[in-house]
Amino acid sequence: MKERIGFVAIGQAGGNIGRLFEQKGFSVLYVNTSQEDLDTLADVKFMYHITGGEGCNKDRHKAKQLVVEDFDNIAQQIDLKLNTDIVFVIFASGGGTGSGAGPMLMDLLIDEKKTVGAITILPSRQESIKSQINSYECFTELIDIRRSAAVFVLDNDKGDKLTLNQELAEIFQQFIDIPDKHKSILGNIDKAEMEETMKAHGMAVITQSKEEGAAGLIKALNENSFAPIENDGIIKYIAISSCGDFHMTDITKVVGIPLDTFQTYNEDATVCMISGLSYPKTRLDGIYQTIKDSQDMIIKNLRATSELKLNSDVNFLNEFAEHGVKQQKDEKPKSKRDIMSKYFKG
Ligand SMILES: Nc1nc2c(ncn2[C@@H]2O[C@H](COP(=O)(O)OP(=O)(O)OP(=O)(O)O)[C@@H](O)[C@H]2O)c(=O)[nH]1
Ligand SMILES: [Mg+2]
Repeated sequence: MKERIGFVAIGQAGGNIGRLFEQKGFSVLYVNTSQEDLDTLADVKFMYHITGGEGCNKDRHKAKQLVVEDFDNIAQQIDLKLNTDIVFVIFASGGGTGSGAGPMLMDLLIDEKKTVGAITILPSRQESIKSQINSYECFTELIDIRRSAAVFVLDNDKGDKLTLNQELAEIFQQFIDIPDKHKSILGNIDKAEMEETMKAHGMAVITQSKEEGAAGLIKALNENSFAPIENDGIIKYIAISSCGDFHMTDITKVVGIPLDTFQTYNEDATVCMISGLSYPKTRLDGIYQTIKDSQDMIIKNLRATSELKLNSDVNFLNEFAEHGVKQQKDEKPKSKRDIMSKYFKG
């Protein structure tokens, strides 16, 4: 299954997560506008520096411009390095490079007949307004991509960034291993079914529960690293390897009725992917509100820093000459000629 999935990791966060997938044996191409950021990725296999890029310092527009100018080369690198059925583009929505380049790159690749999903990240509520604005803009573009495959949305509000990265890579790996590791006479999930689940348009989550039955899984659906699921019953697939006594209806009662379900069984833990979910509107509405709440204050501050005229007399030392001699107000500055002529008087 692993050989069917490739990752394009963009920007700093993309790189951090991409590295974990590469360590697990997946093919990953690292793309950045900053050569310095790429240099921090020691011993990775494939990386590409976007031509002309010097980092985007949270400027999404800059990232988009660079991708437009260099798209042919980026696409060529993806073809050369990732010959996979599905490509997941990994990027944070709150920065510049990944946030600007991510959705646009997905759209351009889908246009070239590729199956493209995403792993993206929401900034925590503690982060700057600039990050919130970038994230909201990024999601506006992402939601508009009608033919994208599954989009996983990590939520930095759910904990420490690096822990969230680890949890994601771990759970993803567990899910991908299902066809090879979980085989049961009661039923199997094959690779085609895995792909169908991952190709579904919309948000997706993967969760795990060690508790038997549906109750543990339902709890895990609410307490994981991903953005909260909308409570609207919109859902397309459930692929699940269940442990212990488990009834699909217990879960569909909570998440909604999917188009299709795929199920197998194992002895260790229940692992479940749900796809074709709606995007996390409630969480995004929260980001919008945060931006609106601080908009007036920020505009006022930006205006103030350009309009304010400071009193220029604060530094009383200015009126002293260079060597501490008080300069008389009416004293005219002396030219060199004046000074020299003084020595030739009389
Ligand atoms: N979960 C997670 N979030 C991260 C990580 N690194 C950065 N972030 C978040 O990502 C956002 C910043 O995005 P970056 O990936 O650093 O930015 P970039 O794409 O490199 O863009 P520029 O540096 O602005 O050009 C912020 O919301 C951070 O909290 C990470 O490893 N994991
Ligand atoms: Mg960066």
